[in-house]
Amino acid sequence: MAREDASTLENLDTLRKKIFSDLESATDSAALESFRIKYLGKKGALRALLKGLKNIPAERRKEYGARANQLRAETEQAFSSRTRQKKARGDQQSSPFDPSLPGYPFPHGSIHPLTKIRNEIRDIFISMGFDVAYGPDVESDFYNFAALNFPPHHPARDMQDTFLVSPEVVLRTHTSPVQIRIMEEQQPPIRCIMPGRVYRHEEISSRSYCIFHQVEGLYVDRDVSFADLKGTLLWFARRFFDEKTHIKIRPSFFPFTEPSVEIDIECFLCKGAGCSVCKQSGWLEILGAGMVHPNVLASGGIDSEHYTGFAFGMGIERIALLKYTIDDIRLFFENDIRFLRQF
Ligand code: 2NL
Repeated sequence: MAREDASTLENLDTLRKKIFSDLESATDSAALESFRIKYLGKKGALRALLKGLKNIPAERRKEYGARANQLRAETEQAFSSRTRQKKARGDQQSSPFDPSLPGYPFPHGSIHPLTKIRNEIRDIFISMGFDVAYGPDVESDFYNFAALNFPPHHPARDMQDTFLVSPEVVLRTHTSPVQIRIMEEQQPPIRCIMPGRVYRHEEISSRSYCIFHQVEGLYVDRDVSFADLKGTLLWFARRFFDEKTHIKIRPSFFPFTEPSVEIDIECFLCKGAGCSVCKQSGWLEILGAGMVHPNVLASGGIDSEHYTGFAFGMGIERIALLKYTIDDIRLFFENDIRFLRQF
């Protein structure tokens, strides 16, 4: 008998612990209502406890009954204070998840400014029917120089300081080698642009870096003329910069084109009036171009008796510096997040 009494009192302690832990985890009104039904309702655990009193041996009934009543009173009190507390805070705040709060911001990447400019240039030429081609960064002397009409000891080779991998192998100094490869593989009509990274062993400064990026283009077919060059590049300049842009074409020299030209656009900052970006000239140089030299067509296996072509090349950094009025080319290669975030 004594053993049974002890265990019944122990049961009362276990029940008390369960009651308070259940109440602690009841955070919304639905949970509080289940709690009320489970413990304080007509068929609840505490009512059942008192109904069971008659089964307790008479000598223990008084103590047990007093303890059970006390537990019920405590539970009722704790329950009503918990209910008041919940009402004061409102359902939403007592829930651990509030769907109305704004989310936490998280850092995300952005497109590199050079990639953006390259994509814009590429898409304009694609819209004019040009394909896009890529080639290796490491080239033979043949593709980088000889095929492009640079004679073996011609001073033109000194114009560009070259990174040598071995006496006959170089890091390409322009993307023109890709154009030779295209001409070897394909017969005209050829309409293609070649974006890519190029390398020159130059003194590093705010204006030049040992790595930069080019987009070159090539159009070879019957009767391609200088007028086609002019029309294509004017259209490009107007799409890329401003639909009213004027261009100026100046004579120049490249070994791989004859005649060769450089193309300027009217400065889009001062509209030609003269400012610090255009060095008071009102014009900005954006690209070089020319009619493909017959020797270069021949290197690519194209008969210059039947076909002519024009080609052009532009530096992506140069155009990005102008477009975003950035004053130091090295910023493009440092990957400083404070710079990159601005694009
Ligand atoms: C510049 C000038 C130019 C070309 C690149 C080219 C390629 C072949 C044949 C003929 Cl395969 N020409 N490319 C032509 C004229 C100018 O680039 O200042 N680039 C940054």
